[in-house]
Amino acid sequence: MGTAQARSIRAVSTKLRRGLVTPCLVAMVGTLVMPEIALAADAPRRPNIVVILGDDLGFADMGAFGGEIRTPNLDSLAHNGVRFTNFYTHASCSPTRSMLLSGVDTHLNGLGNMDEWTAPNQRGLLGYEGYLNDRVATLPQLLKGAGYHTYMVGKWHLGKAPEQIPRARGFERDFSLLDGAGSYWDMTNFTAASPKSVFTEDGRYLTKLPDDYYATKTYTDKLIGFIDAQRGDGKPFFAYVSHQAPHDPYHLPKDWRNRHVGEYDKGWDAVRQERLKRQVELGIVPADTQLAERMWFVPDPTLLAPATRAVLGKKMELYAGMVENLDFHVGRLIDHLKQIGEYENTIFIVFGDNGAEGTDLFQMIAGTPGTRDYLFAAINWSQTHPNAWGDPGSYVAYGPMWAQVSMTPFSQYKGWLGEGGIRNALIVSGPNLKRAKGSLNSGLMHVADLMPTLLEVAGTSYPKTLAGRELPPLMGKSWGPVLAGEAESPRTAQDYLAWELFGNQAVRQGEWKLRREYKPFGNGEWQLFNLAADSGERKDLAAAQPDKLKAMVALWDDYARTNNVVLPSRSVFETLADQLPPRVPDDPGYPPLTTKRQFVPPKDMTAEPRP
Ligand SMILES: [Ca+2]
Repeated sequence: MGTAQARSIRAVSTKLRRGLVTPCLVAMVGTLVMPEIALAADAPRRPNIVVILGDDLGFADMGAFGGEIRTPNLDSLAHNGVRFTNFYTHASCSPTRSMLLSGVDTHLNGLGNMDEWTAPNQRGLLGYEGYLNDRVATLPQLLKGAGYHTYMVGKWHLGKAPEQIPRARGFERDFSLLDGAGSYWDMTNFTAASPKSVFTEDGRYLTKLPDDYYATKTYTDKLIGFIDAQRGDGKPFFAYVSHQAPHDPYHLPKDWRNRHVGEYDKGWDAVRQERLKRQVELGIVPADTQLAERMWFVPDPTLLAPATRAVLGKKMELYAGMVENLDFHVGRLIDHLKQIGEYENTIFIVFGDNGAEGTDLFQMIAGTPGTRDYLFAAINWSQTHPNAWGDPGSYVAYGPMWAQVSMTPFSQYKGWLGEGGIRNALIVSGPNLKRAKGSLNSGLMHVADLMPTLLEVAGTSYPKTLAGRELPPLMGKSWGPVLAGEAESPRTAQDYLAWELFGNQAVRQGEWKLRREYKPFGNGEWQLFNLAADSGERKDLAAAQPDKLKAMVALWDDYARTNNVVLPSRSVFETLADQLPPRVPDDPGYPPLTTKRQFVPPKDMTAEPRP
């Protein structure tokens, strides 16, 4: 038994003696100690678990975290629960998802690099498979073993082959987009070599989508269907609601496109200031917080022509609509759970999977004029008029200026290891929470903590072996003591977190952050920041604090050794970068987005969508 579990049991035992504990918590402790008793037919039910992921949703987007975007349903979870302000993911989609579902570091679980960007010197190495490898156990697999129904809807991005899909990795029911992104309206994907998005439903590859398909709506409809189909059999459920929204392209039904007309014409600096003000009022950040500098390649909006500001502002209007539409469908799920009497017995965990997206993915996928991808984009993504934004065939992304707004008050964005790439908003609500409703917590939390936390909630624990194979150790810490109000952080002052992606490196310990990033976002050297005083990472203390720097670099070395980190060879790229003037980075990875071939499912595993 882990020390966290032991601590949690001691805490609950104390509460039991004081008569403060609920039957649900008793059941939880009971199962930790004596599973055979707590799983008996007359035992109180364990809570349902709903994990809601926003794809590229920023730290400062939800109303409860200072956004002007209207998110009443997500905010209601925040007001009934706790908001965590020091929660970390990884810098991009599949690495975060791999840790969420395995509890194991990316360099061990197969996502040492994103599949799309695996460098030549990483190919074929253990931990760099580009999909969630079979050496790890998955959260749904273990929860299913503990008596939970396991459902998934939305984006998977962790492998497409039959043995890698959600059904094969522990989900009893699923409706999944296997790709990292794509159209919200149909199966159009991004490149000439991989023109069609791949979907599965209950382990079968779909030949087409439902007639009234719109991603966010359909995912929600399907999940409600899964829940209803098995209601009343006494088992709790785990639902992984892995929304595609608000990832670009911003595809929206018409009535969701015009909810903020003209509101963003004032420009990104003003909106960032307004968000910071609200964040201070809400207590999300300290009163003396300074905004990160506007990134050097983002223009001062007041110097732009009004028409330019209006067009750029409209991109943000579309993004805000995406978030509000997501919130609406989250509201439909909440309402449904209330109607069927399950809301009170459901734990909700809500967060964005990485920093907001500042790279223009469309530019990346379309390539240069004359290429096959350019032709593909011209044919399939040709609805470029602002009035068509949101329609099938349109491609809108809001760019680095608005990504920095979404990540107020931090620097950088998705793909990079500044706080704007990896810090996100986290909401936890539900029956296991013993902290004041609507309160805030600044403990150091990490997405890999979900595995031990939710296993504990389900009354089970992480096994040493699975099917005779030894499992890699968990990197996360259970939130049990934090949720029970017995601790402020799952981590001690000595515990540290570390990241590596695309060759960029970072470590966080206590209030300190070590970072080494490639040009142009970094300077190629180790940089040191004190996040308690400087969450915007404005002042590099590496030269002023050599001892601290040395200690932090030693942590990095420890991390790299323990997890077999192999930095991608970027020699060609670095030579080029030094010859070119500083410019807006159009692709965080190296080598640039590789040409992915269309995945063709085995014929005997295809199906039409269920009604
Ligand atoms: Ca993402």
